Amino acid sequence: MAIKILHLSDIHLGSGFAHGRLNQVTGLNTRLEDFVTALRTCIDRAIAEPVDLVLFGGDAFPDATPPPYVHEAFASQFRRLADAEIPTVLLVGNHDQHSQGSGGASLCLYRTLAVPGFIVGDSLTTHRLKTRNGPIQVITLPWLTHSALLTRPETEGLSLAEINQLLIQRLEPVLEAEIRRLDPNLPTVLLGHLMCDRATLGAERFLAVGKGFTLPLSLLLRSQLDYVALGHVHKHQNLNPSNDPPVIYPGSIERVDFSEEGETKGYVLAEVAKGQVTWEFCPLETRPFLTITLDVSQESQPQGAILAAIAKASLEEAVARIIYKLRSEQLDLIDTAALHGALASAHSYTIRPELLSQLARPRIPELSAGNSLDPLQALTTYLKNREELSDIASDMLEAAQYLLAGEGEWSGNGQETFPVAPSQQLRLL
Ligand SMILES: [Mn+2]
Repeated sequence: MAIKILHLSDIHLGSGFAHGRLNQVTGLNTRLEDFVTALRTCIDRAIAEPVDLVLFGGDAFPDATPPPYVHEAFASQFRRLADAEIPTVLLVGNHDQHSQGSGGASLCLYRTLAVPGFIVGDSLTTHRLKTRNGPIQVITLPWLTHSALLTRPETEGLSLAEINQLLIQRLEPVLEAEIRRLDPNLPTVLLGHLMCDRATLGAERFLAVGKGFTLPLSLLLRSQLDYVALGHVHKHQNLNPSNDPPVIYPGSIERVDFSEEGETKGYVLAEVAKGQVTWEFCPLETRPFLTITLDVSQESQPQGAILAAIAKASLEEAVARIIYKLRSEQLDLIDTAALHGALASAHSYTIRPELLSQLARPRIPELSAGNSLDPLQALTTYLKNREELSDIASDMLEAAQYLLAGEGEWSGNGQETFPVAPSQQLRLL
């Protein structure tokens, strides 16, 4: 008999408020409502199936101390699983931990309350669970910080890569001990909140609090495991396409920020028996994010070009942003009020003009750090790329040659000893 599992992760309830607006009826930020809707859809599915077990891969909230109304929104969804008598494992992610001390502060509440069927995974250990379709073993591997496995003197003077190596050395035997204690006849799942070295990154690389570490995929590819349920990476992916076992990030259930614009959000339904597994990704209907980028610096009618780009986009209900590049002389040609009007059908939007300035000009590839050019070659390359300096370029080169040859003394009021380039022109640099 296979055990049916719903695996979801990275809820981040209470984040992304800047992308929402106040719902006048409920008094809540619309992005909180979006996130709750996504969570409710997952729980609805778990109950409708019904599944035998729900695995949450960690990161319930943006931090360990969410405001009570956010916590309540989370609790009132998960409570439905307790009511439906569906066993649930809540794993502790990096966002659920206090930066000081140990344990998943925001989730330990559920253990303290002894919610029937709920387990909080805040340590590396194995749980034996009874489900409607038989027993299953779940190894919980919460987000590990340096301080969980190493003392300060041990890490002193080590590079981050060396610390990472040391952590893996410490973790391996502990995980090995858990694996050896497993009942070989029971279906087995590892539930981990971790960064795996093969994962493609999303927003979490910007969100990570503190320095986590990266585990090699090989550590998770164990024949004793039937399914590896991960959390932390927001982009859905299976790191082991041969599925022996599947190593799956379901990803976040809603877009935390614009870096997740192009990602499909969802959860995973899996059926796990000893030595046998099937799974499917179930997409959620989430609010679209939309970025419009354009460069109007060469347009004679920049306003018209921007409005045309907005008109082409499907803004309806989207969290939108428009980023347009222009020259400072064009600023007067932009009617910002009209842009606001054109964007009004979006759920929310931001307008970001970017001025093309000399400081922001693209770097010259030949001058990147990897190339070694002598100073004169470098200056020649630079001047070739700066049209506005063309009429003084030869003077500047000559001055540079003179300076490099050490033939002149450059003193504070050295104009009179400087033979070629007048100081005023040099200041243009
Ligand atoms: Mn995380």
